[in-house]
Amino acid sequence: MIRKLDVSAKIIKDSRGEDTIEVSVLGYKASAPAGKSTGKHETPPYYKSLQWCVDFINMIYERDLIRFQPSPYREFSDLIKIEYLMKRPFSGDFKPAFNNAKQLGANALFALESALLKAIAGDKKKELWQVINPKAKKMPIPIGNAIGGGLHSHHESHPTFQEFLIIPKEKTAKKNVEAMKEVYKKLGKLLKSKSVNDEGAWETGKNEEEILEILREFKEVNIGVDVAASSFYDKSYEYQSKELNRDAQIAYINSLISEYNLLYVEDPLEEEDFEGFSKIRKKNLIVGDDLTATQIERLKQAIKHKSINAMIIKPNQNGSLLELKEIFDICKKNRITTILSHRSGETMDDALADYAVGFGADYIKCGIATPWREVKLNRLIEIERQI
Ligand code: 2PG
Ligand code: MG
Repeated sequence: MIRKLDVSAKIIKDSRGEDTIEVSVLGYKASAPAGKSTGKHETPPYYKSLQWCVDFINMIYERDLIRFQPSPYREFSDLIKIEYLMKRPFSGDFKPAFNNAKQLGANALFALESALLKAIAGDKKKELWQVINPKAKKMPIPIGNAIGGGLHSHHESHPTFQEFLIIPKEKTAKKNVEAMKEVYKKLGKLLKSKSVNDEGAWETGKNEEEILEILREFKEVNIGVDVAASSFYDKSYEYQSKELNRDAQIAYINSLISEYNLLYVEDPLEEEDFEGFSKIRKKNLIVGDDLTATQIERLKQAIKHKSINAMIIKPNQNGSLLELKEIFDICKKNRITTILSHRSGETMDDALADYAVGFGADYIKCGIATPWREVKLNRLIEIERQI
């Protein structure tokens, strides 16, 4: 049982070499990633600034929260106490209190709550996933970004779609990860690619169809794409080599789904077009990311418009792990497939795998190669052994 919180925060570097937050609770550390193709409706990462949030967490916990310390922290639902404390008036320069804990910023709140859950797990000698759901059994299927384009590219010439994803078909997490890595390796050779992008995906100058033609030969995996359409939308969809209006974009995506039997299509249209999403063929998974931005209200709108049948859930697009749980519950009730996802700028924190298992996600999207992605896949395999 945790009675006295020992909390501190500091700035660390993410996989892009950019600053992010790390919070430590009783020595248990958690950090937050950062996106590049960020949705307009994401919770802002930090109230005022990263440094402000670091100072806030370091100062407030010393002066105020310990003074306000309510009952002890024992389980997942005790996160409500942290969120409640955030709404109390603080001392010193940190006035006024927040109306809602998310006002602290998604990255700061997520890292704080995640570190607290790790401390609870440590205190109970349990695994992090067990603190969320001790009875969890289902292993999520990994989805890996094998070839990259869009905003994550470092090169001038690249596909307009942001991600070309491979989805293995094996029966265990371990075999799924092996299958993904195998295909990823072969693709690198085939493409003669010399570099990887922000997420460790191969870079290439080929266009959408050329890449899909190559991928369709790999029968051992299913194929998906993250179009990330908002990132190239400005009244029309501006591809490297063509421009499409809304209707033409819908027709183009539907034709790709049929031609290449795409299992998974993320953000095929820009992030405000709930209605347009409903016109995309739903034979397979039509996934909201920027559209839903891990916000309950956006998810409800998407359900009302029948926009999606699958949703990307990114802890740091929201900030509150209590809301994240609510989102999983709403998805389950409405038969929306859930995909817990990393960000393009990642840290070495492997908790994403625990959250995927604990919350019962259907899929986990966390890349294939480079250390920041591999730690999450390794953790997934470790959890599979524990279950
Ligand atoms: C996405 C993500 C992660 P970012 O669009 O799905 O792959 O990108 O983190 O840059 O938003
Ligand atoms: Mg996306």
